[in-house]
Amino acid sequence: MRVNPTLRRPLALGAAAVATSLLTALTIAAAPGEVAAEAAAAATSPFEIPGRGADVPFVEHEAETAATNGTKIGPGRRQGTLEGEASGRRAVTLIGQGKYVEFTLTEPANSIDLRYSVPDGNGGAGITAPLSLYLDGTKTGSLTLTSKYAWRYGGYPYANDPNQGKPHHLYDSTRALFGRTLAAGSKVKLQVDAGDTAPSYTIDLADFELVAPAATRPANSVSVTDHGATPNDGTNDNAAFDAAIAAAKSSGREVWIPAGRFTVTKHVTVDQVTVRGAGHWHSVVTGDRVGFYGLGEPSSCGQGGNSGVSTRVGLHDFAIIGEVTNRVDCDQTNAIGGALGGGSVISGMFLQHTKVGLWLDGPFSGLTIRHNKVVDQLADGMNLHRGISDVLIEHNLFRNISDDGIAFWSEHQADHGNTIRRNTVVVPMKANGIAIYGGRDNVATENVVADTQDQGGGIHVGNRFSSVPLSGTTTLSKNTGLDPGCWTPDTLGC
Ligand SMILES: [Ca+2]
Ligand SMILES: [Ca+2]
Repeated sequence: MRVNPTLRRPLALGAAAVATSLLTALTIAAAPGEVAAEAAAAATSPFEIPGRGADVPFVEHEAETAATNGTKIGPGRRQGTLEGEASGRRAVTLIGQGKYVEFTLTEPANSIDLRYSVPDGNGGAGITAPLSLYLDGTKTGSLTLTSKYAWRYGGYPYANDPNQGKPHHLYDSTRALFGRTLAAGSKVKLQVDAGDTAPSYTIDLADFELVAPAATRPANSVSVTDHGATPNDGTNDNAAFDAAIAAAKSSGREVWIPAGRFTVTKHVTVDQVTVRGAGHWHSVVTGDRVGFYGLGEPSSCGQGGNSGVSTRVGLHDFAIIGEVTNRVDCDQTNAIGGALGGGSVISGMFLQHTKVGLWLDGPFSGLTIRHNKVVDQLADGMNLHRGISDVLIEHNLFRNISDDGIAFWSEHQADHGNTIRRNTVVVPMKANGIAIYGGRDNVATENVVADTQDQGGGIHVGNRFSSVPLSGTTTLSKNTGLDPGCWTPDTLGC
């Protein structure tokens, strides 16, 4: 659909891209008074729509509404442009020393999560450059910005090669703790100083959060450091994680990841075990090919893999940050994968720079995915792939995803009885905010989808990609779209 380019306009999402002739039944419900409520919400943040979208622990500030002496860009909707790929279709570009964006906090905060773009370089490998950070007028350091994980080129599945043209996925994000708490009314300024060497900086938004201190180690837990893991030193901790999990399982305890950055360069297999961190800002597991997988892990381009279904897995309160810079569909470079059923719970996680945040392969039943922040992925945010049932997905945020935000893909086996409620999907670079491909009796309710880009829309329901045809009742109710649809007639096409 085409929308007025002067405002980010909410729409009650209904039949966008719905293949009604293929449905046995599709329920699209609107609450009384919904139209008036939608009108009142015009041009608001995806996080400020009552009763819709994820409850999040931060306040989001758009750069275009902050104080600045930089250049405001947008609104615009063309994919591959900095304004088109920005939240709210607007951002601020800083070129030259002294240019800044200054945010005024509306709530106390001790952290920033910044969505930005810097130009590509080095033949697609990207550049890295600092940007100075001022807290209440005093320079306290700088954030490190990079284009290593951004800038995709050419057609699907895209490449890291500027020679292919058609650049998109121009943004990335970075986050930092301030080391102290700023009161409401405090100023957080990002400024180009001497030594801040990127040719330009485009600032889209910043999330400001009052992050709780690192949690303390639970009684009756097995720490990865008890088995040789060492934080913050870049040395490999693969064996320590496996040993801690084995020890925890054999003694009926939990695995504990204390605060720090741990290096893992493999898939950690989890089954009948809980792995808990001190909070995703504090406990970070990072490395090339890092992932936490249940049994039933598919092969990676013909190599490896296993069978089975993991049950009673808990993954809580830590970050998984990968090093994926190219999308290879046969490769298992996802943050969380395999088959995780039987009452498993994934909560409080931060997932970044992997191919897919959560790619789960069925058949299995019984999983809760709650209060996770999934950003900067090169394919889907999450995908329930075939034969998966009784999954509750709620209060998750997906941002800067390069394919469907939340997808159910009933390839050859039906996904059924799953619920997507109160989630927020912001700026998926391709495809849909929420997609239900085949299956039966799935529900999407009270979600918010904003600023979709290409080859899709807000919510899609259809029988695509060898899916088991839709049957039963698929319910879409009380969802909100902010600028859903796409508008790229002369770049990649819609
Ligand atoms: Ca913005
Ligand atoms: Ca280490």
